[in-house]
Amino acid sequence: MTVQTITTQPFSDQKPGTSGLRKKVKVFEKPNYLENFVQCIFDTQRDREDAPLVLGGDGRYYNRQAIQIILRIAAANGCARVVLGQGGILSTPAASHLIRQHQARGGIILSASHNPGGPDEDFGIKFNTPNGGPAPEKVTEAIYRASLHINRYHTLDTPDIDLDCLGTASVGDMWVEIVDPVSAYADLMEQLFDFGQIRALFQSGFRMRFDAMHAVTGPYAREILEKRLGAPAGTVINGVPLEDFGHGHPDPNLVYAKELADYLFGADAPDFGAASDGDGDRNMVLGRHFFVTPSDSLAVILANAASAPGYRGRISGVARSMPTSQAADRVAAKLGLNCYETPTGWKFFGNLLDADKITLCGEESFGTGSDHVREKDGLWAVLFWLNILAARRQSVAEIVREHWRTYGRNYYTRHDYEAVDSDAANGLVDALRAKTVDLPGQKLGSYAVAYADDFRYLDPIDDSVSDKQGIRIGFQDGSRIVYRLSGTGTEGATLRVYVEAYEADQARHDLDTQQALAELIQIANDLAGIRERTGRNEPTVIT
Ligand code: VG1
Ligand code: CO
Repeated sequence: MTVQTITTQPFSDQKPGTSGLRKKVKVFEKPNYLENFVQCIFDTQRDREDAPLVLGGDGRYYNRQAIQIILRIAAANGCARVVLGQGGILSTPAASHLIRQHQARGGIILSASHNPGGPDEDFGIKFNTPNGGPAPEKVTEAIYRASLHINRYHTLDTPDIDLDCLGTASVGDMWVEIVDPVSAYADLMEQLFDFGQIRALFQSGFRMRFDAMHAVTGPYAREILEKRLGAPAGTVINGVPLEDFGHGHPDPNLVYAKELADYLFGADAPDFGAASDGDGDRNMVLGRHFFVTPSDSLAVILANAASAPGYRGRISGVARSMPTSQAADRVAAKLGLNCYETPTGWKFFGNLLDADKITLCGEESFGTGSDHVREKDGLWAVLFWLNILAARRQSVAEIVREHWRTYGRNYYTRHDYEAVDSDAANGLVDALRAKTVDLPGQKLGSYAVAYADDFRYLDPIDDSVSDKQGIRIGFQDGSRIVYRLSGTGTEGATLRVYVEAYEADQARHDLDTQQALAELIQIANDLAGIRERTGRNEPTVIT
């Protein structure tokens, strides 16, 4: 085996602060592009070099080619062993679990999450650290710095291996262990939830539909829901992963998972509906004629954690990303638990989970999870809901309404303006930041500003500081407006506006969300000058 060293050029495409590279496939197909990034990982991540590397992706277009390239570079860099999902497939939470189970040196996960896939769509790669989580900023910074100076990468001149055959293969001197992508993950779920109770629920005639959106969770959902839990065949729809997700947008929300939403709001609606995204880390949960916001979902799971054997009596605390509604805070307060507020992005939960400061965490962007892995986990959230439904034997709507009666309701919406001009978006945020200085004490419509700032996070475990994590404006009655720019879009900039209001009065718990928040939405639009600065009259997506 001779290692080939290929001369290459530095590149600076990874935005500092983002956990990996997410670009059009065409960009990844450029000579040496993927190779450079992978070499930068091996040049900088030298911990536990004797331990295996976990590798897999969401199966989107270019997944298989990328896996072969990465295997050769790994072998040429002296990597001794790779644990690879069969067919190159691993959902993001399953990859996180394998990293932990194998005490790996880390993992390389190939996905652009909820972004569309195909030759003209998106691809992505990220490195997860030995705790199973997305790389923290000091690691992504090191990879980014290496990318500015890289001038060569190492590879081998070996043929492609068969990715579909379970067992052991070799690339040069490196062993590749090809494992079933589903079984270890399904076993883990069986330890956390009361499968017997959920099986009994299905036996009682309970009906659900899970929409895998032709993305990675199809095989996971079939194995867990239909095989292990006995849900009727056909419970999982769009269950065959496709390289282009069947031309869909594998983002589980009311806009992109419309087929599912229409069914759950239709005449023949089942008891429960759920969907997951491209790489399986997001979830949307619906009841019959009822949508559960991700922020409420976290709060309900926290309040009902004792339903699940894996969580009974062992919740240490909870965390939510800053723009996520404060519904979970209210539950935490009642339970006497700490509730941490972190910047957007799962990596910020890692330290808190590792230190057992928190057991559960979530984001408004359809992400919920716990200390069982170090990624958010779509199917896990669905199973948690099933466990709660099986224990309580009430409908989703009854459970959430009862929750609001106990804790009050946090009305919540997010307005996304996608693919806006980057300069316009940056200008908008800069202008808002300047405004925050004068806002406290002012009255905007009927709302009095209590505080306004650009969120700065001090990590309580390692004291690292993350600045400029979003403009937030808090009002005296607990309502909030938050603005931030997306770090995951691949076209121009995406402006996200998050609006939240608290309603204690039970008589006002059944309002339409957009109407309940209408005045705050107007304030948010006017304050930022969204129309003038972006030329947009309305958001691209409202969730
Ligand atoms: C979005 C979400 C954020 C999430 C991130 C990754 O980021 O808002 O909450 O952690 O996607 O999700 P942004 O920067 O575009 O707002 V996924 O499913 O790509 O792992
Ligand atoms: Co995802």
